[in-house]
Amino acid sequence: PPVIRREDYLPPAWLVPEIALDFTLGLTATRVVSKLHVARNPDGNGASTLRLNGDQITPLAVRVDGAAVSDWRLDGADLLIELSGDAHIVEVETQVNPAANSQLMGLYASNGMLCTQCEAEGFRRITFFPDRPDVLSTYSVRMTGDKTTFPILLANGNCTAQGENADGSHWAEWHDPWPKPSYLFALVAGELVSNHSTFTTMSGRKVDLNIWVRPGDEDRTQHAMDSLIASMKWDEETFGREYDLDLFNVVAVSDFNMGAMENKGLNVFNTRYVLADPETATDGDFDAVEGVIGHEYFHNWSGNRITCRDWFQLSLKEGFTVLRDQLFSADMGSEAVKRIEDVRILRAAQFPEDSGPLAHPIRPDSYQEINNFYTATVYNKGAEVIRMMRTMAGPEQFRKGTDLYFDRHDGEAATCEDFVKAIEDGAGLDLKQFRLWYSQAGTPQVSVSLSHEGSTATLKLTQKVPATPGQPDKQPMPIPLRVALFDRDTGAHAGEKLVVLDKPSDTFTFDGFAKPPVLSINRGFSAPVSIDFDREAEDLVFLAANDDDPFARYEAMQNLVVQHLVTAVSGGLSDETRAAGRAAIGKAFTAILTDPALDDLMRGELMILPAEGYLAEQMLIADPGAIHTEREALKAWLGRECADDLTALHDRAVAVPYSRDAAARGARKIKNQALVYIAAGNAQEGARRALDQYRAADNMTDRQGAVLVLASLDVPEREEALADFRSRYEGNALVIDKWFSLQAGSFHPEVLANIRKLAEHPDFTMTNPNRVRALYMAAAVNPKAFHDASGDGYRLIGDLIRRLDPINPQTAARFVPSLGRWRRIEPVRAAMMREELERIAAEPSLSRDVREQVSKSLG
Ligand code: DPP
Ligand code: ZN
Repeated sequence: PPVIRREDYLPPAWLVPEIALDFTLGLTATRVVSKLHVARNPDGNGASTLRLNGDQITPLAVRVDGAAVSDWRLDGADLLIELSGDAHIVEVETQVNPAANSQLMGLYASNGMLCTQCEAEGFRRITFFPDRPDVLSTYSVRMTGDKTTFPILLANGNCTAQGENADGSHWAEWHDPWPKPSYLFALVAGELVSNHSTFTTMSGRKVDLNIWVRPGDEDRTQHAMDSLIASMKWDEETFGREYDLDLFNVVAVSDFNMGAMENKGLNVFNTRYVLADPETATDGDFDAVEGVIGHEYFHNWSGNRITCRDWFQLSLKEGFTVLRDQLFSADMGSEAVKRIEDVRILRAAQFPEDSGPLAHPIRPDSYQEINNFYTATVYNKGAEVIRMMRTMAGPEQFRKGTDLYFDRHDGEAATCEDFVKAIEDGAGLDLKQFRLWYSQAGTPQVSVSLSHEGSTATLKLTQKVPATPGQPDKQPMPIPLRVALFDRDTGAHAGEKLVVLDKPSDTFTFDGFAKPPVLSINRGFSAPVSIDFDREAEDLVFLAANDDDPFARYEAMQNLVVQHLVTAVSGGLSDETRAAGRAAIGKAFTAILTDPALDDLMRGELMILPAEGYLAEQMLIADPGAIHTEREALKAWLGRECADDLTALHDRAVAVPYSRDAAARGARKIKNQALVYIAAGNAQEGARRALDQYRAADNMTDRQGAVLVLASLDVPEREEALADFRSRYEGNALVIDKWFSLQAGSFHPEVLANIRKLAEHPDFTMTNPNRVRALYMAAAVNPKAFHDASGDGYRLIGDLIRRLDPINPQTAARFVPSLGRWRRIEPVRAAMMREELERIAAEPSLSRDVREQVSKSLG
């Protein structure tokens, strides 16, 4: 497959200032007449050939300036038309079969309705078009369809006219006044009901808001609506961004590859990020709805008003919009907890990317299939990179930078460089060297040492950016680190400092310490780096109890456990040092369980042990079996050692009635965390409490927390809870997804056999991405299942990829990276992982998506 390179960018030869689309809708046959006003681009190469991209469509008729022409030709999937003048009207007719579109890209049928997904290159599956983000057009859309099948007809912008035909069909015309690239086009037709509300913008314009769902789901839309209104208000207050249409529609669709899509004025969402009520959604689900609603809404400015010049610039809109949604969620809830959660996601999803065969900079240099670059690197590391600019500038100066960016590039298809320049100019930063964060892949490693002499503490920092595929040599990057030095006696520090390490190695001195201070570094996770600092457990216990930066406090607890478990896994613990290590952890853990000054949301966060994947990342070559055993053993030890505090905590939390306020949410969080440890220490007691919690549950957080624990236990209570859970929520797809993933994610001794059985269950289907992820992604990220010593976990995922690829390549490709980690796994398992990749590679017809990921993973 051809490699597309960033450096090869050329402006389009032809522009399309206007497009009119006419759809005659049908589930198995939709006719599309597309009328393009094309104009030669003065900045283009002057070519007389108009190239219109297509993908699995054929031109049924081609007209130029009203006259049928036959001298068009196909080049691969693209349609080429010779044009003599500088401006023409080009009409092309196509027909598609939405019901047969299992890839869920372009126009497809879901649950009897029609919807579209065009990012990144789905529009070319509907009609022929220069399907690239730097071609901006004003869209007029007309659609005609059967009134009973498609009572609601939606597209971007505003509805300008509608009417009925004598034959039982009806039609609607939509117009979007804002020029946009084709990837932001959307159309939805079907039986939908809406939760309607309004929002008055800061300049006093009234906007109609609708959340559209299938009949029966409308009672679960209020949280999404509240989140939308909060997002609109927040973006005005925080970034000065006002909504720019009179209407904002959100539609929930149950078959969807991504989380959601920011189409102009018509966001299309995966149902899981819209529908929520206490009975069926956990507190985490509520947060996810709020975050994704915010994310897609914020794209209206960071993505739609200013879009990307080409797909290499994806982080321009995604990194920035993730940062915006993170700041929004932090303002809506607990800033501290949100920061910890975001770092946990980064470490779980992005660090492995950066250290594996698929490593790429946040602004990639090449790709074969752009769908493979909607990654944690582009999104989450992209957000961290912009967050560093904000940290260095301060929030007020940063805002001046973003104001300048929105002002300078409104209406344009911009680049990451444009963004950096605007922040540089607006915020008054020198970002010359900082631009390396856009071009260099790999997580920088910062080695730390602290010495003390007289009254001076000297901090020595050394950075190393590891080699990544295609980038053997790296240059030092500016790394902003928030630091504080604590006085061991008073437990206080004299103020936080920001140090920027921009050389391979540097020292920083701090005065006024009679005794060696305790260093707190990378506070708030100010830089997306890994810190290498060999330190006494005692200092970590001190910080876990005393650090006033909540992230640093969490980090101290994590490091305490990481140091212990990494040594344990490598066989480096004697009975004596194991006991000492556990004692230190037990002390810190007890302090967390009992500290009256901690709020429960934060307490619950601090109770979470580092994930097995994160522990594996700390080792050059990991033995997943040993990691699992040691981590489980520590959990069980904590469960026994702290049994009294844990049961007291569980009892206290059980007594708190359901509400959505922070205190009650905190109670539910520690309730479920406590249950995990109680069950680890004493399965009988854990099972009894879990079943009680399950039976008494009046909300999904409690119910899921109980099933989560029971699903891993080999006890009779497990069957009761799982059977009840299934029958209670029969027909509720999102909750049945949970039923699958709770089992597939469990540490039950028979987990792999259970997964194989679930794959045969009548409720399982390969055509719904949520269901596929519920079963198989849960398995792929479950170390006990995936890394089973037999290799059956690898086989399970390899088989899935081969079976799913012909149905939905985009989703199939998402499973490849788990196998692609083989180089960092002990040799016996590594060989079996590689073998699975080779079996996939041997398939005669693989999608470009899977082919790219597999060949890079083997390469
Ligand atoms: N729908 C995806 C997102 O919002 C891609 N734009 O991130
Ligand atoms: Zn996005």
